[in-house]
Amino acid sequence: MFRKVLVANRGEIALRVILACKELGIQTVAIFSEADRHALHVRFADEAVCIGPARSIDSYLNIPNVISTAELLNADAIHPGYGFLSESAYFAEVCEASRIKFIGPSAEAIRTMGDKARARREMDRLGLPVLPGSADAVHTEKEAVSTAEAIGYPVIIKAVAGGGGRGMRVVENRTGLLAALKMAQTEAASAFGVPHCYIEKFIGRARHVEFQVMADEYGNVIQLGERECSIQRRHQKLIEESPSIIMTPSLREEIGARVVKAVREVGYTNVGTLEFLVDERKNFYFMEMNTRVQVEHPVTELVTGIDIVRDQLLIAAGERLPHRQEDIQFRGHALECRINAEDPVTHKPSPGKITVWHAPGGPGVRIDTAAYAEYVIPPYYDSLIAKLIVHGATRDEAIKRMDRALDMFVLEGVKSTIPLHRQILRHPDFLKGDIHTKFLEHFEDRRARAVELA
Ligand code: MV4
Repeated sequence: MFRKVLVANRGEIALRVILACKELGIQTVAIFSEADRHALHVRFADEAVCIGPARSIDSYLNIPNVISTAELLNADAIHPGYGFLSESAYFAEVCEASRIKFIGPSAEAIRTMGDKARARREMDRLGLPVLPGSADAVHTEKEAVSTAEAIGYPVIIKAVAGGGGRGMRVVENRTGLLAALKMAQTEAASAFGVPHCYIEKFIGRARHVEFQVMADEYGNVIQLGERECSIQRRHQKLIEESPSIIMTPSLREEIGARVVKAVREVGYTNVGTLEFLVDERKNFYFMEMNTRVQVEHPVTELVTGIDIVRDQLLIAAGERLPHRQEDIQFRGHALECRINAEDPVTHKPSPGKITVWHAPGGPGVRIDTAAYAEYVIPPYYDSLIAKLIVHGATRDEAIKRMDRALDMFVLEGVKSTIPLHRQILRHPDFLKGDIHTKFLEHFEDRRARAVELA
């Protein structure tokens, strides 16, 4: 096992990694920016080093500073968390070259999955269903038109280097195709440095369901079931749950088995998530693979009883998978609400000082956070203040538990998404489980009209 791990992140995920290390008896090194001197990951790590100014490009994303800190303090591994350097194949390569274990998949696996057109091709070849689309990036108008006519409108244009929904364009007919392709390419070039885009059949009223996988370095792969993440706003997830209301044990086994086979055949290691789009007839289509631990991993931890971050450390240290597929049981229902420091109506970030803080507790309630009373949320990073995660025997019980926990969450000084969560949890369609990726858009449109009428 590792002796010392450098945690290359901040906020709740840095704390989550530190506590997993503490339980395994591993020493930790925190890195922090000048804006994070008073952050909890700095306090709870065994050692902490300031690696640069507030802007993440100068600190959390500064590869030479991160690597030299690890070398100076003799860390034998780096946990990247999510965001920042977690999906940089180049960073994983620099770690390898510096003989520091990157806690995640190989640089090669990150690179393959980072090319969304290539990931789609690979998964198609390995037997996962994908939507009809272009085999690779489309470059000319002629190519775009012939692809779109072959698959039929509407189509969606996506960046090869994208992911998470940025730089996508839906096209209804041939008239708008060329302009949309050009715009998508320009956006992709400025956002990701690579203009290439591919085309896929567009599915209107879809769900976003993702499978969690775990793989050791000896070819053992398991799946930990699915998470339903359809409640999103501008591609930021707000509420996640497991299981998905559309799932049945046999469908989970069927898709899970195909996922496990594909992941084994690409030689993937550590933990990962395969995102699927699910249409109204419950057809699953592979969209992309995330090669990191995800924000919403706790809902899977609560229904399976598995500590995903601990297992990431074990796998990276060369241990065998500590679970067999046949021992994995899915118990009850888990929900996660992301509490962001933002205006619940305008969604503008609301950084500043938390003046009053009380986090709820009680049976079946978990909070992953790095916030505390009098903590000042800096304006430089994402606006996640806390993840409120609950577990119940049934979906109804989990929803009631979440509602009372939100009710008992006292957070003053900054605006938050708590009121928005309470409204969503009471919505009849949410209660029925009738959710899709347009849910929040429709919900906010209705609210805007209600305000106009009032
Ligand atoms: C799609 C789609 C419909 N059809 N692809 C958004 C996130 C990125 N991973 C892919 N996304 C979508 N891809 C096809 N072929 C609709 C979306 C989408 C979406 C997906 C999941 C959750 C919320 C969403 C909101 C808008 C669009």
